[in-house]
Parts: sequence; C-alpha cells; structure tokens
Amino acid sequence: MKPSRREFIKISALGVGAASLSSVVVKAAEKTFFSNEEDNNSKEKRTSTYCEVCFWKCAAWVHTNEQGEIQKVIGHPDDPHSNGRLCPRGTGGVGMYHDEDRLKTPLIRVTDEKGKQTFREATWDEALDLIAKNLKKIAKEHGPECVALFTHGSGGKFWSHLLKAYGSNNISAPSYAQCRGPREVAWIGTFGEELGAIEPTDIRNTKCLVLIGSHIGENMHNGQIQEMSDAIDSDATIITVDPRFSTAASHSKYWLPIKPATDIALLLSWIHVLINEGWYDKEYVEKYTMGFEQLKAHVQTYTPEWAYGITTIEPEVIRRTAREMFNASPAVIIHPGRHVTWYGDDTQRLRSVAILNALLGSWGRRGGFYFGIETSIPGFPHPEYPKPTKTWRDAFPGQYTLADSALANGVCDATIPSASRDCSFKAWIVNGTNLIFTLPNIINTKKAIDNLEFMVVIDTMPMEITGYADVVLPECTYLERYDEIRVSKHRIPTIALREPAAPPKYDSKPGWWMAKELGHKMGLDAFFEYKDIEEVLEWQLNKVGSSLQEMKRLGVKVMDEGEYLLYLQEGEEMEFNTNSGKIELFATSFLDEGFDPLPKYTPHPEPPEGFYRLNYGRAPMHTFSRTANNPNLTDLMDENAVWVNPKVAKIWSLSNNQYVWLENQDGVVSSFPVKVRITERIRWDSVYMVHGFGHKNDKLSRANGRGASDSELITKVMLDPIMGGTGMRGNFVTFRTDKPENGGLL
Ligand SMILES: Nc1nc2c(c(=O)[nH]1)N[C@H]1C(S)=C(S)[C@@H](COP(=O)(O)OP(=O)(O)OC[C@H]3O[C@@H](n4cnc5c(=O)[nH]c(N)nc54)[C@H](O)[C@@H]3O)O[C@H]1N2
Ligand SMILES: Nc1nc2c(c(=O)[nH]1)N[C@H]1C(S)=C(S)[C@@H](COP(=O)(O)OP(=O)(O)OC[C@H]3O[C@@H](n4cnc5c(=O)[nH]c(N)nc54)[C@H](O)[C@@H]3O)O[C@H]1N2
Ligand code: SF4
Ligand SMILES: [Mo]
Repeated sequence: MKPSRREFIKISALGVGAASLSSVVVKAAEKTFFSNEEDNNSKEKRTSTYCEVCFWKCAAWVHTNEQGEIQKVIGHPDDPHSNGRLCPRGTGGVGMYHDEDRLKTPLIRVTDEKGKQTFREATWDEALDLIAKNLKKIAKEHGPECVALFTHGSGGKFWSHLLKAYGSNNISAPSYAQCRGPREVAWIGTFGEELGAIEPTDIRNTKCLVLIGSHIGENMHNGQIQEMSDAIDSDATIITVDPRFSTAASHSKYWLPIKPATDIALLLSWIHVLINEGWYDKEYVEKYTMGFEQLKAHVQTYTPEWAYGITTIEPEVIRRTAREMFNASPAVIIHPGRHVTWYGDDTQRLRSVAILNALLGSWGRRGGFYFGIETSIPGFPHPEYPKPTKTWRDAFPGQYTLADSALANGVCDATIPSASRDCSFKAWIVNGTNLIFTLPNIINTKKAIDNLEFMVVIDTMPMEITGYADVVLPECTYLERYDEIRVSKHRIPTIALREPAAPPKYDSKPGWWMAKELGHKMGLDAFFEYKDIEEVLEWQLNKVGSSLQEMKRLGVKVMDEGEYLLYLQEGEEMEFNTNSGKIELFATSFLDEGFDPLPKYTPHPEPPEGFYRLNYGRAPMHTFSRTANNPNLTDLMDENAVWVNPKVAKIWSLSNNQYVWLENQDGVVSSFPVKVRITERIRWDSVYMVHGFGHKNDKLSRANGRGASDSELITKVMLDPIMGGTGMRGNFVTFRTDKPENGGLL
C-alpha cells in the first residue's frame, strides 16, 4: 500500500504542507469551548448521542425531563455533520423510542411457517442459549464460514467481532452492492481511493454543482443540504439531471429531464465537448493524470448531436452546461451520487463522472472535492481471529473481481445451493437491515431464507425480516444505549459519543451486550475480556487523549491531528494509489480484470407498450422502511403516492388521489393500492414513488397497508459485472384499478 496523501505530506512534503492548522480547525475548537459553557447553565439534563435515523450520523444532545423521560434531540453545534441542526427525521428520532409497537422481549419461533411472525416470548438466557447451540452445531457440521452476517448501521462492529472470533468473515452491508458500491469502485479505479460514507464534496465553496439523479433536498443528508443551500445563496450554478423535477431541480439554473437509463451518453458527450473545445484544466491533466490521449480518441464519436438522439437533451444545452462547468472549474462538482445501483452499468457511469471531475481538476480543489481527515481509534485488544478457509467470493469464481466489499446479494444468492457453487450459507445473523425490503427480488430472498438452517435477527421493530427469524433479539434504540465512538472523515477530524439518555424500555438490550453474552455462551471468552462497553470506550478514548468523562461533557471533540491540508497545494507533487500513481482517465486496473478501461454507452430495454419505468427515491421525512411506523414521522407523511404524468393519467383515465394497484412486467401486483399524484414533475415514460412504504405487517400499527412497496415490484435485477451491484431501475409497471386476487410478494 502506498501512503495516504496525509501520510505522504507528512513524510515528503512538509514544506508544502506546513501551512499550520487550518483556520477551520481553530474555529471549530473555539466553538467546542463556547457551546459547552452555554449548555452547562441549562437546567435540563442532556446526554450525548449521534443520530441513527440515517447514516449521516449527526451528533446531537438528548434532553430529558426531571422524570428522566426523553423530550427532544437537538443537533450538536460543534458537529461538522449537522452544524447544530438536525433534519426532520433526526428530530423525529424520539419516535423510535416512544413507538409502542417496538420489539419488547426476545422471541423464539413456534411454527415452521416462516414470514408470519409466529413467536413465543423467551428470556435472554434461553434465546442466547438457543443461538449459541445452533451456531456451534453449524460450525461443527459445515464450518463457521457457512454463517454470514448482514448488518447496517451502528452495532455492526460488535456483531462483526463476534463473527470473526467464531471463524467467518462473510460480513455484508446493503450500503455497498445496493447503494454506493459502483461509485466507490469507479473512484478507486480513477483516483485510487474511495469517497466514503461522508462524501468529501466541498459544496459550500463550489461555483457549479452538477447533480445526476442525486436528489439532495429529498435525499436529506444534513450537512450536504446545508452546504447546497449556502452554495445557492452564493449564486453557484446548479445543474440537475433527473427525469423528475426534483426539489433540487427546482433550485437549479438548468434542469435536464433526461430520458431514464441514458446518463452515460450525456456524460460521454460532456467529456467530448470539454476535450474538443479545450475546456479542461490542462495543467492539472498534464501533471496528475494519465490516459488523456486514449480518452480523447475514445470520445470522438460521442457528440452532443449523438447524445441528443439518446437522452432527449438538446445539443445546445449539453454545450452550454459543459461551458458552465468549465467556467467554474476547478470549483465544480459533478456529484458522484450515493444510491447508484440503477442499470447494471453503474460502475461505468460513475467512471464517466470521475473522469469529468478529473478533466475539470476538481479532485483535491477548493469548491470541488477536499481531502477529508479522520482520527483513528485503536480497537480493544483481543486474540488473533481464526483464519477462515473460504469466503462468499468462492461462490463466484472469476466474477465481480473489483468488488472491494462483500455483496449482500451475493451472500443471499450463495445461500441457495447450486451445483456450480461450493459455498452455500446455512445461517444468517441479520442486524439492522430489513432485507425483505432492501434486497431486490423478494422471491429470491425468500428462497434463500427457506434454505437456511437458522436465522437470528436483531432489530428494534417487528419488521418484515424479523418474521422469518428463528430467534429475534430486541435491541434498545440508539437513545438508550452506548455504541462505538463515531469517527468520520470530514474537513475537521472529530469523535462523537453515544451514551444512553434513558434506560432501555421493556426487555430490550444494547447490541454490544448481546454480542458479548453470546460470545461467552459460544466459548469465545478470550475475545470479550472486559466488563462492559464503558471499559472498552474508556480504554479507547484514553488512547487518543480523551476519556469517557470528557466525552460526556463535550459530546463531540475536535481532535488535534497535527498539520493537514484540505486541498492540493500549488505545484504539489502527489502520488495516487493507482497502478500508474496518476489519476487514471484510462483505468488500467479495469483493463487488468478484463473490463472496459474507458466507459462506453450501452442501451437498456425500453418499457413495453402500456408500461412505465418504475423510478423511486427518498422523501425528506422518512428513511427507507425504518421510519414507516415512527409516530412522529408518520404525522408528517403516512403513505407514499405514485407520481404520474398528466398525459399518462389521461390515457388511463386516472384522477388525483385515486387509489390504483401497480403491476410489473413479471405480473407481480403491489400488495396494496397506492394513491395517484398527477404531476408534470415526472416524465411521461416513468412513474415515481418513495421507497419504504407498503408494509404488510399487522405488528406495525401505523405502517401496515399504507402505500405501495417499490421493493415488491423490483423483480428484475441488472447486475453490474464489475462489482456485483444490483441495478434496480430496469422494472416497468402498469396500472390496475381492480383488486387483484393474490397480489403481492409480501
Ligand atoms: N427497493 C429499494 N431497495 C433499496 C433502496 C431503495 O431505494 N429501493 N435503497 C437501497 C439503499 S440506498 C440502502 S442504503 C439500503 C438500506 O437498507 P436498510 O438499512 O436495510 O433499510 P431499512 O429499511 O431502513 O432497514 C433498517 C432496519 O434496521 C432496523 N433498525 C433501526 N434502528 C436499529 C437499531 O438501532 N438497531 C437494530 N439492530 N436495528 C435497527 C429497522 O427497524 C429496520 O428493520 O436499501 C437499499 N435497497
Ligand atoms: N430523506 C432521506 N434521505 C436519505 C435517505 C433516506 O432514506 N431518506 N437515504 C440516504 C441514502 S443511504 C442514500 S444512498 C441516498 C440516496 O439518494 P440519492 O443518491 O440522491 O438518489 P437516488 O435515490 O439514487 O435517486 C433518486 C433520484 O434519481 C432520479 N432518477 C431515476 N432514474 C434516473 C435516471 O435514469 N437518470 C437520472 N439522472 N436520474 C434518475 C429520480 O428521479 C430521483 O430524483 O439518500 C440518503 N438520504
Ligand atoms: S441527516 Fe437527519 S436522519 Fe440522518 S443522521 Fe442527520 S439528523 Fe439523523
Ligand atoms: Mo444508501
């Protein structure tokens, strides 16, 4: 491994890097001091947390009244993720604590029928004994590698530790192959590094922000929205490419209502224009990149006129927007997006995005992408993990070779025995992910579950996935527990503490406790040699010059990481972690694995007659399926609607607020009807709905039967051959006004 840039600067270029502590750090450090003085005078009791309603992990203070009841959650002013303000979901996070439908005790399945939530209550001892017994049996009969963990959100570290100690490293999260994976692989192939969970986009300083199906404003990643609003205030040009008139589009100078599934054509024609007009950063390209000549030759036929025929975006608009990007460069961001698993050629689409940024010199530049910095906290000492003899990859020899994380869909597929696979999973531990709604192709997910010998689900709510478990472990909410220290890459290095604001309700327990207890029951005591998590946190914090006591007082601490720089310095030498040490416009690592080193446009199937492309996304007040039953957030929005263009509504004689069922190309009909919203904001060839609704689960009193589930209608998956991401936007739906006899897959 080559040194990271930060190490690189420390080692080789101190002269260049010695511009002393960034003023940002100094300002933030002052804020820490003042904000805590202020709050010390407050009468209310407050404890520190970071939000778990989504994965932006905003740090916050939780306020409790004299009776010890949680009242409200407020953004932490020193936190670069939130800058003291939470989004509506973060504020509504208290609803997770108050939700009376929560899981209350451990549960053990009583019938063989999966998916029906038929359980009896059990004690913790009994539930954990049963899990330990089954996992030991599977290790003996099939090897520990046949157990996989699916996890999303905090707590993942505790369960991963348990699984590795047990002897398996099959640990997957849906945030990879159902979300960010393709862009990370594209970035590694181009710049030699990942973007990471908090994208280092310098939006607040940008002069031009290009959003490609990235609907910031409905996608409520807090700091990002605040920065976008600052950028708009300072007259930055916003260019939004989206078949739907999104909230972001409504704030944009240019809205490009692209024909869905054709973005690569637009991106290639932008590259064509930038290169052929000479609108790129010649010095930067010369100094830091390789492959320019190959790229130039490659894009010659990709003219705006060519792209017009594919994308429906006028050539003049393509040229004008390319010029806007160049005028702003290097303070320009072609945003990499986040949920980018759309059409199966997603890694190549993101490669085009990476190339555009490289041509405009925005990587490592003010108003483009900054180099984020993170504190590293050592892990609590433990014996070496046993070495697993096989991993999920053995099920896919020669496939998805550039995937740099485990594929949740891969583990799911490899659970269904097949002659061509020698790795079939026998047990799943599922923590904090509602796989039934999260993985596309529900039929496949259920088939995999049917093949399991044993499944444990750790959740806070009785969600669809818990219905399939053999044992359900009720976790207390993030407001009632300690968790690992939050470290994240940002402009300033910070750490944040989550501590319980109230004791766990009912008989729920924190994840760290469950993993530790189970570890002991499985005979893995040597991996859990501490009394409780406070001991672990104290040890870790001491290692970085802090303490639990200090963190309880501060909540967020800005770390002194010495000298570092957010942007490339004038004339700075920089080596990138790629084969050539340069930014690779021509991706040699792709070529090495037999993939196109330069992105190409590939056409995708069109909707059949009478069908419309199923497009989905986020609503500001909800997160996936996890908030659909939240009392505070359902007050703001309690069902989704299907957006239909007026032209289409006319053909089908649909009226506003009418309920319809949706049927997809494979004859799957939504379990519930969904309200029609007629609007010019969606193209005539598509419909749109918010993901996370349409629960068929009477344990969820507010969410049950409300709206339709996009997950149910996504039966066709377009797999990305490069990294195995599950393209989900190749599904088409039509309308039904009659109630189907047996609709739905839920
Ligand atoms: N159809 C469709 N599928 C998608 C997407 C889509 O838009 N449409 N989006 C994709 C993307 S981008 C992502 S990142 C993934 C997200 O996938 P998931 O993270 O699986 O999404 P959620 O549906 O929110 O499921 C989270 C689960 O965690 C539980 N939970 C909440 N808090 C806690 C806690 O503190 N502890 C524990 N143990 N459990 C908790 C919730 O009750 C819920 O069951 O989905 C992907 N899949
Ligand atoms: N409120 C809220 N915010 C969230 C989340 C949440 O659950 N709730 N989840 C977070 C997570 S984990 C993620 S990954 C992000 C996801 O958020 P983003 O990465 O911003 O977006 P997506 O969900 O992929 O994309 C939705 C947008 O893509 C457009 N679109 C559909 N098809 C096409 C196409 O072919 N081309 C183009 N150019 N656009 C198209 C849709 O019209 C829609 O506006 O949101 C994050 N923020
Ligand atoms: S963006 Fe909103 S939901 Fe996500 S962590 Fe921050 S406050 Fe919570
Ligand atoms: Mo995501």
